[in-house]
Amino acid sequence: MDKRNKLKETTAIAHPNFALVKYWGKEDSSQNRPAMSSISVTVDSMYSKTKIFNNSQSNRHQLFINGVEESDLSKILPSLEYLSKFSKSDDYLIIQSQNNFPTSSGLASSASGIASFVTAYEAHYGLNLEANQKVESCLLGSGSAPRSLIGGFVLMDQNNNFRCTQILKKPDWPLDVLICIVSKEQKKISSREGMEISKKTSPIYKDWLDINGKHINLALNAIKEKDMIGLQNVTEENCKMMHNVMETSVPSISYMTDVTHSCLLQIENLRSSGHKLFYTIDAGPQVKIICDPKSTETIKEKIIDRTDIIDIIHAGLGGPPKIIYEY
Ligand code: 2P0
Repeated sequence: MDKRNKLKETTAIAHPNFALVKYWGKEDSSQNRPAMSSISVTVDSMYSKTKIFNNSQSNRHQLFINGVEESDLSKILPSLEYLSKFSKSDDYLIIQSQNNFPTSSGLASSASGIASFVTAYEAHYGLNLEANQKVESCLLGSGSAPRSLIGGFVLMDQNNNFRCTQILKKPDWPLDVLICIVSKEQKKISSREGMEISKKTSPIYKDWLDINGKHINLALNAIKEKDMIGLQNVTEENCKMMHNVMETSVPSISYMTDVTHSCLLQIENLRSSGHKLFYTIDAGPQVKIICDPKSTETIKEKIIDRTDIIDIIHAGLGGPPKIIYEY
């Protein structure tokens, strides 16, 4: 590429996404391809901010997450190598990524981290990537990252080369997302390791693959019809089944704690009092509540008051990644 067009440094932000119909298991580990479709919501108030610039000090790529240098570049390098085919660049880069939320604790930091990196790289080298090329570069870094390229409710379709499409945008159905922080500790088993264990050992892994199409259709219809109860039923059933797959793996994988379960009890109580809310839980103990904004304050008060959670992050549905200019 013409180096004169290259920017000195480029910064992008991308938001995490939480899956309502989840991905747990890969059809191909070498290419990091999920074994199923998924549906997610992208959230607004959480983000990863990633800056890239030339490494003039060293002949290697360096990655810093929240100011600390990472020795493991295995997630970012496949994306970087794929992207460098388009930029034709052999630059060594410094990649500085910051999250405004706890990292590697089930809050989708790798999705927003990789999506912000891909967005920054594309702009840095003035590439004009096709949507499927952006999906591919994200996928190589994190199986959930392509969903963070799009705002609102997002489908990532395994039957269509993991194409990501928006089902509804925020103004269409402006729900709130409340993220109950149960623990800020990093998880002991990464999603990547956990998925491989489950694929090899869980006796219900095949049932989990088989149910995916049904759950995708139920969730798609519920979202299009803005059917809160329909979306609650499929989201919670899908979440319970994923955690069952984890727990029936050998060794058994469990990300939930007693505090996670105490949140679920309060969610039941709030529902019995007429509030509209449902939950999902990923590869970590945190509980994500999707709710009618009319109930947000009551839910926050009750959960903070009656459980031992550390904090609640209040979010709405978020938008796609963007380039930011810092002075
Ligand atoms: C999801 N998770 O659909 C599921 C639900 C966690 C539980 O996608 O191995 O960090 O890099 O593709 O993307 C987390 O997995 O894993 C994830 P890799 P990633 O959101």
